[in-house]
Amino acid sequence: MRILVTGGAGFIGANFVHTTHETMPDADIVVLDKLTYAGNPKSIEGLDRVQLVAGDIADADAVDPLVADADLVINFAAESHNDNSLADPSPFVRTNVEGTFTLLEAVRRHGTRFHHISTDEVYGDLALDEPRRFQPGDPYKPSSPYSSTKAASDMLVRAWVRSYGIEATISNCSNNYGPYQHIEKFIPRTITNLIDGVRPRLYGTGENVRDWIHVRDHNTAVWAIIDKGRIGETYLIGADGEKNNLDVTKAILEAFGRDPEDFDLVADRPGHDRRYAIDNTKLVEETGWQPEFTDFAAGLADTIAWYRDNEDWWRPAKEAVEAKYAQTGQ
Ligand code: NAD
Ligand code: TDX
Repeated sequence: MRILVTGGAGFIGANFVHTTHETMPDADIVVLDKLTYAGNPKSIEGLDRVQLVAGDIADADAVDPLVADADLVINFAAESHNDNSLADPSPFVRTNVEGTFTLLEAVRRHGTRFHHISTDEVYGDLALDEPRRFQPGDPYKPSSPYSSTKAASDMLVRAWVRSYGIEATISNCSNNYGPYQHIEKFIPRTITNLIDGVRPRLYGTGENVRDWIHVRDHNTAVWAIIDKGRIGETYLIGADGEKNNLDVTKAILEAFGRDPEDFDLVADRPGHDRRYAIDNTKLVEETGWQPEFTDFAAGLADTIAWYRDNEDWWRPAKEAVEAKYAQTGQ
């Protein structure tokens, strides 16, 4: 089997490449990645049967021959950070919307099976105290330039299934954590700040809730959908991991042996979504998938150990990331 993984040098894509390489010894994996600031070839180096092609998913000439040769395309490539999308939305439109369009046109030409990776943020947010969680059929109500471009990309996939009969599925996952996540994101930023002796920064009041899932569980769910999901369907991926940012920060501080109150409240994110929460019933009932990494404290401890052991991977990016946050008072 020949699998094209777009965005495979990023956080979730790189983890997907590693686990697929381990579990599918007959698979050849081609990674198409633009190697933006978020893509790191080191995340997937040294793997036989894995070929990295530097290129843009919005470049039809780069995409077409790779899709023509593939049995399956999984699209992880995206601009993925909300804060960056507020500062400059243009690459988000280009990659998330035009890039997905370009991939869809190629899979339409070649009749290739397509799986699109998306986010729960397309559904907007929930109140902190309402019992409801996101359902696959909920209306789209994105808040940020990032989530609006992901919503647009999902809509394109749905339309290409209906109008052109392409064989595609979509998954919308909640917040991931684990190794190889860029240090601009909340958990690795907090961990690497603490390694540097810097107090963690919490946006606003710290009450915003995210539904955390280990990246390996996200990726086993993606395979479950590819193997057992129904064409044209949307599946929500989540592992009942709701926690507010305050509690996550305190858990990381405690894992470092620090006072759990040793953090700073900083400027809030404009338009900051209050709460995400996933109802995974459809995924579980239709595919039998179950998460393995359900002990958040253990997953966090492993993730902290990974950042301690792999400083050469993240250190080159740290100064620039923090300089950017300093400009917005965060
Ligand atoms: P990431 O930013 O770590 O990685 C994105 C990768 O895509 C990078 O390697 C980057 O170089 C590459 N890329 C960017 N633009 C490209 C282009 N035009 N052509 C080819 N490659 C390009 O992101 P991530 O956190 O790994 O997210 C992967 C996917 O999962 C995204 O679609 C994101 O929306 C989705 N998602 C992420 C989370 C999360 O918590 N991180 C949760 C749900 C869904
Ligand atoms: O230093 C910080 N302090 C802080 O309080 C940072 C970087 C973030 N936060 C808050 C903002 C959010 O409420 O932590 C929460 C998580 O922030 P991010 O890591 O930026 O993630 P989020 O905006 O929730 O989006 C993530 O999950 C859904 C991914 O980045 C998206 O790609 C995915 O779609």
